Amino acid sequence: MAYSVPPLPYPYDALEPHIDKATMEFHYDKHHQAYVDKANAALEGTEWADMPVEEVLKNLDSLPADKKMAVKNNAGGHYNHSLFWESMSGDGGGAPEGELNQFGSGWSWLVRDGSGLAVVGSANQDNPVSQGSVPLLGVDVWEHAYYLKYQNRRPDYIDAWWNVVLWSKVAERFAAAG
Ligand code: MN3
Repeated sequence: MAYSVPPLPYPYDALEPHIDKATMEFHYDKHHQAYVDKANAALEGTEWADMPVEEVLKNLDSLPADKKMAVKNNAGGHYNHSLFWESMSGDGGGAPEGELNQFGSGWSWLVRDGSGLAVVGSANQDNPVSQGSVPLLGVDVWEHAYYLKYQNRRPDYIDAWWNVVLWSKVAERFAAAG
């Protein structure tokens, strides 16, 4: 079955003032949908088309060479954004905090790996699941995630983003990973 954008678990303006409504509309309606459409186009007619996106990303090396980049970028984008929407809430925020840095377009992640917890960056739409880690929380630091409201002030966006992190979801993922 082809991928589809999962329902947003709150209204577009639920994360105001930290994440503005216009950014959410654009990010969710346009960007996430585009990743889904391109991932579906890349996988259409292949044995991978019916596979859960997480399984696809865990097995990128098995993909045909001519599909690999399109799938990595777009199935990755679909998976990353699905995690991202679920990781935020208008009732989020509070402790714990952390230090997440990623330069350039990409994501910063809190992951569970073999040794415990780690903070890692990923370029583009890569996801640490492809390296065998379990993503617990990720922040989208592509410009499209913050430019409308914060312009080039990425640190301000990240500071504000901590106010909408849904830690109960992070704890749930951590427990499921154990
Ligand atoms: Mn994005």
